[in-house]
Amino acid sequence: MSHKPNLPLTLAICILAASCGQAPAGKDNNTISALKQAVIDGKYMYGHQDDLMYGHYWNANEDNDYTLERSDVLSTAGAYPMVLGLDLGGIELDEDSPYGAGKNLDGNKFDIMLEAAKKHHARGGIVTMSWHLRNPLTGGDAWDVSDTTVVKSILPGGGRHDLFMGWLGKVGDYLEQIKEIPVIFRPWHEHTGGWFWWGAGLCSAEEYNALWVMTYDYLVKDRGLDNLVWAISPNGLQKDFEKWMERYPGDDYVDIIGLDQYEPSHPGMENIEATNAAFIAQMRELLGCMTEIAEEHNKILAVTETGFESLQYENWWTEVLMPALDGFPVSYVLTWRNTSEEGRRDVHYYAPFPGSRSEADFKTFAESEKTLFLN
Ligand code: BMA
Repeated sequence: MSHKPNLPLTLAICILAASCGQAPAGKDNNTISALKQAVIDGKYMYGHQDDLMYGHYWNANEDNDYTLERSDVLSTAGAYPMVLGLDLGGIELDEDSPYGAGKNLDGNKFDIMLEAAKKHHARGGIVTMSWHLRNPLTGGDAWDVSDTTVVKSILPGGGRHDLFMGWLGKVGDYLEQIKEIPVIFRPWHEHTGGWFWWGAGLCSAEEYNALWVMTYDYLVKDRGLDNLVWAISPNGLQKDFEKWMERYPGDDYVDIIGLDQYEPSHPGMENIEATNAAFIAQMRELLGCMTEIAEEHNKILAVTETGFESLQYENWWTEVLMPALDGFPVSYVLTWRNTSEEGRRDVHYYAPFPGSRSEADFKTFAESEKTLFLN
């Protein structure tokens, strides 16, 4: 791990931002500059989903005296992740939420999440938020793909438009409470897959783009949330990039082009080298294409979600993730969450915790001059 990037604007970074000519979709230049600076320095930031909220052995949501000082990453790497991922899924439903009033889909209390975001920012870190929202037409969850008219129904003129604008209003109310903190907002993610109701095959490209622009216009123009940095994150299974770019709202609405791509779970240790090699090759192919797109559109590149569930391979960090990213202008890489849920926590984790298999290798990764953690 090396020292944290200088978040306040410096003259050098100003010049850099100006010379790159990127008009930010949001107005927050500090985060954009810090991400660009990481790339210029040949480094990438490390991020972890829900890092301050819970870990393998603990859960701040269940503590009366939570401190927001615990972190599986801190207790294994010796430093916090530079990027903290949080999710807004459930904010749209208030007390009717099937997740419990005031809680998101993974059991996080929304008020603690706000505190976590503030604390992480005060420490010098960067916050990103995704939104696994419910299905406004069927009443199901984000993964309910039983109806192909959901996006259409929430666009202007659609039967669920007013309902959805109310949902977006709740996101606006929530984000307004941390208006002073830059947030990388990452809505409508993995839209080139077919598992979320806003995915490919579930809406047309025009509908997807209209949905993005409507979201942006409401939060930025109507609500004045200029603290948002806008990240789009396709999943990479579909390598037809020309087709992928049809589902892109336009350069005025995007700051970061991200990739969500995981190493598939492996049934055992047999042939794990082949699985690793296939993942490295796939990432390098996708990042190669995405580097060209990011350069052409003058956007920042990131790996907005990745990981290997259960970290089955001991040296995954230095032998798989680092070679997968090596040489590409990736500004940050975020691995998914370490659930504390009984019965699931021994499987569903993407960062090490004390006593877990890849701990030593993670420390080497964190100490590499290529990675940025938060000291
Ligand atoms: C998935 C899993 C789910 C979780 C969802 C949103 O990948 O981790 O358990 O609800 O992300 O965080």
